[in-house]
Parts: sequence; C-alpha cells; structure tokens
Amino acid sequence: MITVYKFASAWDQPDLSPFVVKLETYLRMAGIEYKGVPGDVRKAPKKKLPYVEHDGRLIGDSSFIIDHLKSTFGDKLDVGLGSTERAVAASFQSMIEEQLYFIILYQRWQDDGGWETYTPVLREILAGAHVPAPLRGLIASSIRKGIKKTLRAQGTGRHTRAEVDAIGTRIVQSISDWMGANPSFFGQNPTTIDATVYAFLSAIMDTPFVWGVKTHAEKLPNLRSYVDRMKGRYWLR
Ligand SMILES: N[C@@H](CCC(=O)N[C@@H](CS)C(=O)NCC(=O)O)C(=O)O
Repeated sequence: MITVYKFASAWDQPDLSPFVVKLETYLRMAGIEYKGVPGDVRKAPKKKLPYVEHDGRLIGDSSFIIDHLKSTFGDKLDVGLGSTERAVAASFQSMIEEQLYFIILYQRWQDDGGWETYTPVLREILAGAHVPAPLRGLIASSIRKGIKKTLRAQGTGRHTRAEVDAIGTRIVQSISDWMGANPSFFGQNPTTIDATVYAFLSAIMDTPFVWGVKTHAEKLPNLRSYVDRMKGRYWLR
C-alpha cells in the first residue's frame, strides 16, 4: 500500500496543494490503491509535500513519485504517446508546475484580497492540527512572510497584480487552445499530463478566490467541461 503524505482538503478540493491533487489524481487514473494521511514537511525527504512511503522507502516530489510508480506498477496511461506528444507534455508540465504554480501562490499568499480568502482556511487547518488558538494567526502570518520571500526570489512576487493576471491568463488560454474540443489533453484518453492539467485548473476554477485568471478561465467552456469530466471520472465515483 502507498501512503501519500498530504496537507488537508479545503473548499471542494481533495487538498490545498495542486501537487498533492496531481499525485492523487494520477494514482486514481492508474488504479493504484493508496491512503492519504496528514504530512509534516519537516519529515519530508525534500521538506515539501507530497511525499510517499512505499515498501519502507520515502520518496519526495510528485513527478519523481510518479516515475517510481510507473517503474513499479507499469505505465498503461502513456504507452501510446510518441516523442512529439511527450515533448508537448513536458513543455506544458513545466509551464504549469514551474510558472502557473507561482501565479496561484501569488494569488493566495501575496495578494491582500486572496489572503483574506485564504486565512480562515489556514486557521481551520491549524485548529485541526491542535495548534492553540492564539498561535494560529501568528503561524499563518509567518508562513505568509516566508512565501512572499520565495515569490520575490523566484520573480513572480516582483510583478504587479495586473501583470500576474496577464501571465496566468495567457497560460490558461494556451491550455484551452491546445485542448480545443478534445475530452483529454491528447484526445480521447487521459494520460499522465492530465493529472497536472486537471489539478492546477481545478485549483483556479474550483476555489473561491476571485481574480482575473479565474474570471478568464470561466469564459472558456472547454476548460469547465474538462475539469468537470476529470472530477466526475476520478473523484466522484
Ligand atoms: N516539485 C514539487 C513541488 C511541491 C511543492 O511545492 N509543495 C509545496 C506545497 S504546494 C510545499 O510543500 N511547500 C511547503 C514548504 O515549502 O515549506 C512536487 O512536484 O511535489
């Protein structure tokens, strides 16, 4: 049995972190049994979540975990993909996980309106972790300070609100343009890249944050039906 160490569910999401949702979606797509438990970043091999425990081994990073799962359980999902499709998947994956991710982070942690939406959820999670009430606000603010520092070092934190919305909008538009009327990223059947695409689109479209990227994504009917289809197929059964 695989144990997935994760954060916590919030809103209608199986987890706050799109990387956790990506991994769990992959496990469901591949039909691999797992159990999810609350994780502690301090115990994680890369000091980030998700990580997994499998056969006594700890593995960090959603993509390395998926590589491990593929080599252990086989890979039926991507078997039909050619080298061009694999290259396209790798490009979209980088754009989503290494750029769109920071746009989402900015919205949740740096933007004051986003922070107002986010704090009650964080306080609730800290309460669930038995953190005493007077400390919850302090801990949330200290995590926010650290994430703002990360965003500044990475670069996204130096952009204006409008610039961040413009970058995020361009990315969701390019996902929509690529997918067209296809039910999955590469046509009919979902492949591994769909776990990433679904997790990050759902983190934008199925959460209560009101911002330009979400407003734009909502105008793209193929993305709405894609997210609903993936959710129905892997999460609502
Ligand atoms: N490349 C990693 C990214 C994971 C990641 O960034 N996790 C964040 C949450 S979304 C985290 O654990 N942050 C905690 C920290 O940095 O202290 C993956 O694919 O798993």
